[in-house]
Amino acid sequence: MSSLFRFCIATLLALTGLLAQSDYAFSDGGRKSGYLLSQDEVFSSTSAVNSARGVSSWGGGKLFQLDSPTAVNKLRAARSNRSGIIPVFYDKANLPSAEILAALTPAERAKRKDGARRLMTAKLLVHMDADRYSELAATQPTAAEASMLNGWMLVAYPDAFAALDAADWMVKQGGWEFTPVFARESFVRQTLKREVSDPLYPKQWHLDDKSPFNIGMKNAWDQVTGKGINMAVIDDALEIKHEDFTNAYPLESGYHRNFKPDGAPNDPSPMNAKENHGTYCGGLAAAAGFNNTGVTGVAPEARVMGLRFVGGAVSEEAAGLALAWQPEGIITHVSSNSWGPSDDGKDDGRVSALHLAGVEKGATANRDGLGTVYSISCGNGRGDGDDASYDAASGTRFGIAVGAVGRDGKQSSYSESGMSVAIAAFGGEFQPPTVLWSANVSGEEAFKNKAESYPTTEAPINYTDTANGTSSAAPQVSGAAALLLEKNPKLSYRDVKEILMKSASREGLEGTDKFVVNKGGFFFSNAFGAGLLNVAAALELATDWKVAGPLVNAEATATGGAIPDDGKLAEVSFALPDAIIRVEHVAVTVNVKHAKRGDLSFGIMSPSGYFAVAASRPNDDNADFTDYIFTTPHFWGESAAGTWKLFVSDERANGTAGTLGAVKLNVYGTAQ
Ligand SMILES: [Ca+2]
Ligand SMILES: [Ca+2]
Ligand SMILES: [Ca+2]
Repeated sequence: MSSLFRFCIATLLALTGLLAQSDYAFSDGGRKSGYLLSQDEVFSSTSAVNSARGVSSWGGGKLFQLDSPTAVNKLRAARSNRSGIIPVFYDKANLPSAEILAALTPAERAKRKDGARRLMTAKLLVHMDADRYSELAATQPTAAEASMLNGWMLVAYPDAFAALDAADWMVKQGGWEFTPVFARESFVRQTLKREVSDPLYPKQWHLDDKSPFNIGMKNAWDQVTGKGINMAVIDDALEIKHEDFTNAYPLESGYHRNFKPDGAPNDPSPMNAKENHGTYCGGLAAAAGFNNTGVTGVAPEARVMGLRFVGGAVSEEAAGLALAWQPEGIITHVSSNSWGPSDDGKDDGRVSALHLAGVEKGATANRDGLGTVYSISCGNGRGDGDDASYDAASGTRFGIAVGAVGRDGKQSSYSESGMSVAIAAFGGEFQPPTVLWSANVSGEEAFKNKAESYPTTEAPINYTDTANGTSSAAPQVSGAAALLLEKNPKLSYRDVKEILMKSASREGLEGTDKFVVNKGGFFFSNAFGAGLLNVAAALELATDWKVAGPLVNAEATATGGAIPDDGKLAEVSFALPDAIIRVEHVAVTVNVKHAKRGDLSFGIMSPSGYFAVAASRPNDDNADFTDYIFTTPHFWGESAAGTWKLFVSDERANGTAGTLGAVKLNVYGTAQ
């Protein structure tokens, strides 16, 4: 018989009066409370008790599961043998019903019982005057004294069982108002609610947990702040000596790197005031918080490494090196990437093999194999007809593609939709106050530049109120990843992505398309991916997260045919009958001959009938796709086994048609 079953029976019997002595109504200084005396367990921190069903550590001692539902009564009867043994009560106000308890997992059930458990002590708190003490003589108390509570006395007994016997005597006699003095488990409060001291923090609306749309910062910093987490910021530069980057590693650490030809190789600092993108993006992720200065990042105590790389022509080798960055002697937990290929709506979206190798190396080898978590902005080209599906940099299955939302819950006007988009955070629109506050490059020149471009700016020198773009959204996810990894360092990059998607909020968001639930229970839209970042919900999920098993991959190939100009679908099927895989990412490699590839849209359909779509890009008048890999997380949680399909549609009857050539489908996930 399981202990729960016994417990339920005891509870049921108690409630039905068959074991009346297990159900108590006490008066704690006048406040009535119901308690259940456990019939089959006792506590002791000094004695060993015969326990047929198990012993667990709790409350600084041990909890002994007794071998029969009424074993407590035997112990009570054996007066000589019960020294140091404590009866266990449950506070009914903190214990769910027997049915709810029965429905919980064993771990959750144990947690709920732990929270409601109260230990008997050897004292009772009795509502009486000193002259009534003699009436208790039959219970053999050892002493009585006034308590701190007016009119209530503490009556002591030789041990907790004797106090319990006295309690039963008083119940039987009637006319006594009392409660046992219980012991309950209490906890050291690891962190206290911290006052955010940063003077510009009240301006940072994207961190406000009371906004109708918010990224769930409520109580997040009471748990974690990014302590012990290292974050690489790959950008145009990072002003590591900024007054609000006191958490950046010092220059001498050698943990920074400048991949551009000007400046010292170990110094990522901007060479001019226009190189301020990395400083405001890095600030959104991890500007120092609680330091009475400026703003705060989402991870206010993470440590920052700057990689000066973006803007201007630098080698693909540098891209790979920057992405895989993990200096000797430390771990790169998070890599924040607010950059990518051109968003002109025409770029074919491919990135170099060295770039891809860098991100793959970081995700699979860094952090002792758990992987650096890559947060990558999904692109700002929606106004130019661009779609994030055509961007292998942000779409990579080793990263998290981040879209942008305005303060009003609307997809930012520039934020690209796409089948690769995993999540969204705030990016705002174009002018203060619809844009975000962060750090800015220090000094007069940057301050003046800002005022020229943004007439409504109010930010003081060294700060900005003009941060926007998917560039601003991605660092919030980087900061969130840092918080998650402090909370649970065992999470792999895949776990972090799943947790962020699973915990995202969707309520009220408005974008190019609606959320649709897939067969794995995940909701996705191309506009927001799984929805708006929700840090508090993610932290809660991360606590007891069951980490993902080894990554497996199923592959199938096919050859397409004509893609008619009239909108009729070209279609290929991939049979994966034996792919017993819980899907994480699906990647489809396409080869297309087409004089104007921007006419084409692509749809992937899973065996369940769920669709992921890459819209056509009307401005892309270039020809052909060669080994372009569309990647999507939108089938996450589905089962891979069955028939997958790829559809290609030519959306413009303009006389240019084409052919779908070799196609490959890869499904990545875990064995089911
Ligand atoms: Ca600060
Ligand atoms: Ca793009
Ligand atoms: Ca056409």
